[in-house]
Amino acid sequence: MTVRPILTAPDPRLQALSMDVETVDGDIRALIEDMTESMYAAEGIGLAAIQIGVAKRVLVIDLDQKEGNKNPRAFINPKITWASEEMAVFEEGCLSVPEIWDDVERPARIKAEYLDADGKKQTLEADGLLATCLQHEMDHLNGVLFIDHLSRLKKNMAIKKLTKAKKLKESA
Ligand code: K1U
Ligand code: ZN
Repeated sequence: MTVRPILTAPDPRLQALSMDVETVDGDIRALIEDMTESMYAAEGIGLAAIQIGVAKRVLVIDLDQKEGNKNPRAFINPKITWASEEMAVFEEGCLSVPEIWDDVERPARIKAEYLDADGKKQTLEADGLLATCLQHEMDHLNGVLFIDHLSRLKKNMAIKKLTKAKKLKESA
């Protein structure tokens, strides 16, 4: 298992459209292990493969790790099959958008289908933080960041801040 560096915005690779996984094999399971370790190392609750530079439709989530328990879940080729009309607002953050948090409105409840790490088809009904986190991670698979949901002004301010932070880091 390897902790891999997480790409940060503005990086064009984060805008890539990730591709469906054809076969859930040992390579995909190794990718899931690396993603899980990378998520834990960065103290996140989710991670999409593109955040470590791999344009495959794979994401991992563990909402429990903040409580010190580990309950990682992998989602391969996830699809939202139903979304509630009711919306919910959560303050979101992103390991690829460091130090920026803001409210994002998304459907409050969703139904999704996906393949697990054994390649078995699974369905899931989610609300609360799990629904938010799944939608946030699925956005990554389509090259969308949570700041893309903010007003143009807020998004531009965020990109300016991220660009400045990156330049400072590079010159240090
Ligand atoms: O980079 C990511 O995609 C992971 C991201 C997931 C997420 C957080 C909050 C709302 C939606 C999606 C994070 O893990 S941000 C960092 C974090 O540590 C955290 C966020 C919420 C609660 C607890 C921790
Ligand atoms: Zn994110």
